[in-house]
Amino acid sequence: MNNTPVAIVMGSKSDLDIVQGAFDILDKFGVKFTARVLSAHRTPAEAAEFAATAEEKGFKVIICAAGMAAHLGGVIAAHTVLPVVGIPVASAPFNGMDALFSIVQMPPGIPVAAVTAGKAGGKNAALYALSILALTDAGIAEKLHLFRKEQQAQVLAADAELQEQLNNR
Ligand code: RP5
Repeated sequence: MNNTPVAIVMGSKSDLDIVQGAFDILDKFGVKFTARVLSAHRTPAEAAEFAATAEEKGFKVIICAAGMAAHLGGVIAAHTVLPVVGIPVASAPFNGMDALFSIVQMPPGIPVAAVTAGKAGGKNAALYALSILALTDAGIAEKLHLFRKEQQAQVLAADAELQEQLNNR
């Protein structure tokens, strides 16, 4: 057992740019995470072993980022009953459509949740994971409410600034 509730797995180090958004949000919320580079196709045994032992290690949710034929979330979900959140990473030649279709075409019985494709996916995957953890952690729930308030204030401040610019034309 450990006190690290979130595990992040990416199919390649090249996915790190997207995954960084998840790191940033989890750090902001003070929630511990581990991150691994494991590929459904290139390291299938290691990916399966990681998923199969994730529950007993105390992880509560697993985020998977992968591009191209993005089977990582599906393979991880096949080996655990923990909630799995998939981030479709855009890569050539189909600009993420291939990854999106791979993640949202899971067969019945093995669910993988799909979040926003591309850059915002890392951030939203972490926020989704936090929403799951918040069901049993009042501290995280409180921080999520605060986060939404801060976000609202930022948008309204941007709106006020725009209105001022337009009024001063
Ligand atoms: C996927 O193939 C990875 O998740 C990555 O998005 C994509 C390309 O991998 P690399 O060629 O950058 O290793 O498995």
